[in-house]
Order: sequence, then C-alpha cells, then structure tokens
Amino acid sequence: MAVLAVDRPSLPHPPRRIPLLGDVLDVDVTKPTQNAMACAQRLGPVYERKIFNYVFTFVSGADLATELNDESRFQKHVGIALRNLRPIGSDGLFTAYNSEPNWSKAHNILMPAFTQSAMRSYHQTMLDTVRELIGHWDERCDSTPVEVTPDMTKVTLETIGRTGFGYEFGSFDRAEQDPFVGAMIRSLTFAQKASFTLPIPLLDRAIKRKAIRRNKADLAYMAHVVDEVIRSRRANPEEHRDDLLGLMLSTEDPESGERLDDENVRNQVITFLIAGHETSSGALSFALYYLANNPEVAERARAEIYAMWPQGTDPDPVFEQIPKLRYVRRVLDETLRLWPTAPGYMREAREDTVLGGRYPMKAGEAAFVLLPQLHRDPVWGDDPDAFDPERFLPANVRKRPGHVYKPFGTGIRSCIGRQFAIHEIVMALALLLHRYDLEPEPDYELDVTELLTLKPEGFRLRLHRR
Ligand code: MNH
Repeated sequence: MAVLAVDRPSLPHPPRRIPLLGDVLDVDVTKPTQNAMACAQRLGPVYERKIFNYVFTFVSGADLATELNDESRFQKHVGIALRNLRPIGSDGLFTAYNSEPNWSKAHNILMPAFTQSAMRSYHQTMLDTVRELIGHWDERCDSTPVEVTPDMTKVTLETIGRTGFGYEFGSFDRAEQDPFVGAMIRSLTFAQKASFTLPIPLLDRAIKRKAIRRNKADLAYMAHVVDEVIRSRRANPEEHRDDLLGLMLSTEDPESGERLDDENVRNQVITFLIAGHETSSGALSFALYYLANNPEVAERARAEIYAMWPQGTDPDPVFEQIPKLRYVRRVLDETLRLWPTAPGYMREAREDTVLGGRYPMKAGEAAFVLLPQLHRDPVWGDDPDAFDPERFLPANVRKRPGHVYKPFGTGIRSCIGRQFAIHEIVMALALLLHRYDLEPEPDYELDVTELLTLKPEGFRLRLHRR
C-alpha cells in the first residue's frame, strides 16, 4: 500500500488535498476501514489517498478485485499495516514476506493441522469451551446483561489456546482479563498507531516514549508466556502430538527436510494465538448482533437447530452434525459479508501491469482490497446493507461472479484457519440459539470498533432460557 508518491494522475482522490500533507483532512485514525468505505462511496471502485508521502490505493469494485485476486499477476503484499505487526508476528505465517523460506516451511508443516480429520480432533475441545461460556451465561440469565464481544474473545482465545497448544488461559475462571490478552491488545494498538507516524521520526519517538517502553515490556511478556507453553510441551512431548505445537516441534517440512527453529516456533505460536481468535471473536459477536436484531432469522435458524437437537434437550453435537447446519452457516456467511472482521488484504503486482486496462502498476506496487465495500458492490443488489442469509443459498451464490466475497482472503496466502473458524463459530451459534432468547438493548446502535480487526463495541444482550 505504501509506495513513495509517484505521479498516478489517473486515480480519483479526495477533493481536499493539501500540499505536502496530502489527503489528511478526512482521515479518521480510529476507524480507518469505515473511513475508507465512506471514501469509496464518494470516489468509486478504485481511488487513492495520499498521507504525507505515502500513496494508498483502495479497490472495492468487483472487476478490479477479481483482477487483483489473479495469482498469476498479483500476490500478497506485506504493506505498512502488516509491517507494523512484524515486531509481534515476525516471520510467522501471517506477517511473513513471500520470499521468506520460513513461510513455505511452516505452511507445509502446519497444513496437516487444518485438514478435515484434524478438525475432527479439535471438535470436543471446541465444544467443551462453548459449554464453559454457557455455564457463564446461565448465571446471568434473566438478571445481568452480558457483554458480548469480551465474552466471545474469551471463547475463541480459549479454543485456539487449548486446541493448538494444549494451553488454558482460564478466561472463564477469573473476573479480570488475562494479562496475555491485555499485553496483546496494547501491542496491537501500538502497531495500529504506528501506521500514523508523524513525518519527523525524532519527534514521533519523543511523543511515544512511554508507549514504546510499555510495548517492549508487552512483547517480552508475550514471548515469555509462549516460551513457557513450549517448555512445558517439551517436558511432556507425548501429549497432543498432532496439534499445532506438536507438529511444529516434531515434524520436518517434506520439501526442505528441515524443522522450524525455536524462534520461528515462538513466532508461529504468537501469530496463531492472535490470528486464531481476534477475527473469530468479532465474527461471533456480529452474528449474535444480527440474530438478536432479526428475530425471523433467529427463528429459522432455531427450526434447523431444533430439528437436530429438540428444544428442551441438552445437545451433544458430534462433528458431522455441524456442517449440516446449512442455515446457521448462511447466517455466518452473511455476517462476514457485511462485517468481514479482517477488513481487507493487500495485493502487489508481480510484473509491471495495468489494472482495469487503465491504471498502471509497477512490479511490487500494491493495492488494498477493501472487503466491506467489495461486499456491498452493486452485484449484491440494490439493498446491500440489508442482512439476508438467503444471499448464500447455493442458487444465489452461483448467480454472482466468483470474486465478490473474500472474507478469508485469496490465493496461497489466504486464511489457513478458515475451516477451523467455521466449525467453531457455527457450533457456538447453534448451541447459544438452542438455549437462549437473545434480547438486545432497545437503544443500542451498532458501533464498529477497529483494532486491525472489526468488532461491535458496547453490545450487550439480555438472555432468557428457552
Ligand atoms: Mn485467518 C490469513 C481472515 C480465522 C489463521 N485470515 C487470513 C487472511 C484473512 C483471514 C483475510 C489473509 C490476510 C492477507 O492476505 O494478508 N481468519 C480470517 C477470518 C477469520 C479467520 C475472517 C474468522 C472468521 N485465521 C482464523 C483462524 C486461524 C487463522 C481461526 C487459526 C486457527 N489466518 C490465519 C493465518 C493466516 C491467516 C495463520 C496467514 C496464512 C498465510 O499467509 O499463510
């Protein structure tokens, strides 16, 4: 996304451009995605924004996004946002450069952890974790409203910690937030703010001195926790041989014949603890928001769920039942259409090329695919903001072009955890809908906060046992 300002006069840009500073007038640093969406609605399917001396290109039109997804012409770009995450994820899968050998090594070693049979082995742990949430929510039924987003963060963080690494944060056993989560949130905030540095480095560092020190301590703390996880596994290697950590410690990349070194294993663990819960937590929270506010959708979902586990019984889902919840799955798909919790990804040209037959891009130059706006492209009909799971009926999916829905990214660097997330989320939604009536607070209006990923803020539910 960040290339030094070059002349690309052909791209639309915001009208109030200031010399030297660029298009800073309408920037909203706290809600960059929603800000970029508003810009796209005014400027169209492709536009550029100049911030100081960086030029960012945003793409949200179906045709242009389809081109950018063409792996023969474009590939993942590690732009400024991901580069700012490198102090956290380093050469872990998410933030690795395409050229880093550790990417393909880790990809090859970890792929077996994301097959169908691997999902089967995580099912029981996922279920146990949702049941802990239910225990927590039962105590609040008919009395205290629950804070949805923080509770979803607890479920998804526990789930990835336990299934991936045999590690429990004990999120439901304590009232306050886990210190790992605190350190992680602060370090993500720090990384997000780093995208908006002042043009004078010394001044920037002076202003952020305290935050820089805090960030160092946070990164050190996270590394410490992860090293402890690795150490305790090394002491008991026979447990959990085929979870993520077991694979990383005991298998070699079939291509190079090499194992991951200790530092890379640590980077992968941190990467998975973050990438494996943030986006899923937001997706669950948004789905509950839409279910609570669209009672007819919730009723249709319950009809499907009760056909599998009758109302009044205590469901004991087996692995194979979850993918059969087709309507609940469509609720999730539609949720990720409106609020793809990873709001976009960057693509860079492999060779000099021309985008859309009009906009020249040099090799290495990149554009950001702005997912929430792509997901509202005119191909989605004339009421793209309406929540309607029917859009994902197979017949309706077939009517749309192939590249207008990409919540999990595209190509070889797309999400490795897609099936994991879908299984976890569909099962959690099913069990919650089975058990509770979800009563939203009457005056709540959806407030989407952004910290790299999107989440509903301040969303509470009153729960009633069904
Ligand atoms: Mn996930 C990459 C979205 C759940 C682990 N993920 C991506 C990308 C998107 C994405 C988009 C591509 C980013 C890019 O091109 O720069 N991920 C999601 C969403 C959910 C999600 C919307 C849930 C909903 N992701 C998960 C889960 C895990 C996970 C769960 C782990 C268990 N994701 C990853 C990893 C990558 C990734 C690791 C990087 C893959 C690679 O580049 O090799």
